[in-house]
Amino acid sequence: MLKTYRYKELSGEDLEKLITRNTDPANDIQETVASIIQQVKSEGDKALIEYAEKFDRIKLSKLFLEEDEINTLAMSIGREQQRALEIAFNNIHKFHQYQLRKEKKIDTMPGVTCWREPRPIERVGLYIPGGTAVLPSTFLMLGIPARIAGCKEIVVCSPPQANGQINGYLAYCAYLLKIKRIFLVGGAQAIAAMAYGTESVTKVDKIFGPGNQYVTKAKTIIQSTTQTAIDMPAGPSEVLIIADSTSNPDFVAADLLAQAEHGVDSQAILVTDSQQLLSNVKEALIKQVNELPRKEIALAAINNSYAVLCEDLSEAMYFSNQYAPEHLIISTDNWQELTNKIINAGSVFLGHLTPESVGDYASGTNHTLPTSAFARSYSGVSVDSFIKKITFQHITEEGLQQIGHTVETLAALEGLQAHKNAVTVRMNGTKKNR
Ligand code: HSO
Ligand code: ZN
Repeated sequence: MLKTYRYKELSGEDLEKLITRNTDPANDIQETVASIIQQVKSEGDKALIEYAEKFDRIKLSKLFLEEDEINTLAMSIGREQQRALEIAFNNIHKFHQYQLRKEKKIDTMPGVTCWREPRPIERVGLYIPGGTAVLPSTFLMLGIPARIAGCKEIVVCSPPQANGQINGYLAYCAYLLKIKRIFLVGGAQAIAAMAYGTESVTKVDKIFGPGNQYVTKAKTIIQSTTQTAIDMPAGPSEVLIIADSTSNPDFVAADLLAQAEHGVDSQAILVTDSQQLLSNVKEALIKQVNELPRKEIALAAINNSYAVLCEDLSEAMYFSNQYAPEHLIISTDNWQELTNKIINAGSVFLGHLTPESVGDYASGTNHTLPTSAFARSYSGVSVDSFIKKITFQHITEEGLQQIGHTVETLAALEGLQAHKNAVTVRMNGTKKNR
């Protein structure tokens, strides 16, 4: 249970191995996915209907659910569940709304004004996984920033259930998000449909959302073969917990297991300077895992995970920065001292009473985060992910006098006479043209 390494005994190579995640485990499915994409590209809706029959075992008479069907499903869920989704919706909305801030216009020189304005990505596609792992929370995490950004069209694809419907909780999210149509399309075919467009699915500019290895593969393929962008490279979910003698082993074990139950390939890493805490966590893990309905999955993930024993917490923080976890939990009394040492992490959970689960569902932060060490260079999904920022500038007569000669000089030194002229003709131009 939870292999343990001593940080000071690790060679550079050991360390490298420990922090390396397999970023492309699905190379063997490349051909299958490529052929699905090709099929959807050439056959459109017909291919989607055929794949639904083949993969989802359902003969669809219509590729999408409409508003009244969505609303009927939405109203079938319990009142308590509706309330919980509404509270999550409101908190996520509150937190994300603040991300849409106006930037100041800057005069870089008198009369030379530069600024940026956001514009929504016009058409976005959200992939919401279905099947056994239905995650309504993911629908909110993608739909809310898309709405706040003001995207004109939000295409939603989710695989159909055996009855040709979608899960009622997803329907309730659609109702809250005012999404009026959900395509009953899953897997790589959904990604292809949104990247190329079909008779009924609009081609989108950017695709968001997690999925199985087929979905992930399809996203990486379309990213390099079409002009449709993707949110971020996806890998198995992960948490790294920094804990010490002040930590509660039951809380730490619970957090490790919350991560582990996501999938057998999930990573749940414990980094601590306390041998005592480590053995208490192992004990707690054994107790808690047996109570879990997803025990097999959680156990397999824990067996693929590990603990690192450090000399002190700054060494623990150093390891964490190397690992660049999707989620970082600092479950210690002195978390405040550690936060400014964080360099790489997707989302951070501070103190003893802040489980990742709260951020996964309802505190307000986004749970679509960079995995597989991409936290070194990527941010999680936010309103920014759904907008472009366009730069603007305006130059007055005074501005032209201020900056003109500099540009003429720079254009000349690059040997670009036409560039220089574009300034010169204006500096010599008549008043009416100014
Ligand atoms: N921990 C997952 C998100 C999630 N957890 C959804 C539960 N539902 C990736 O951040
Ligand atoms: Zn989770």
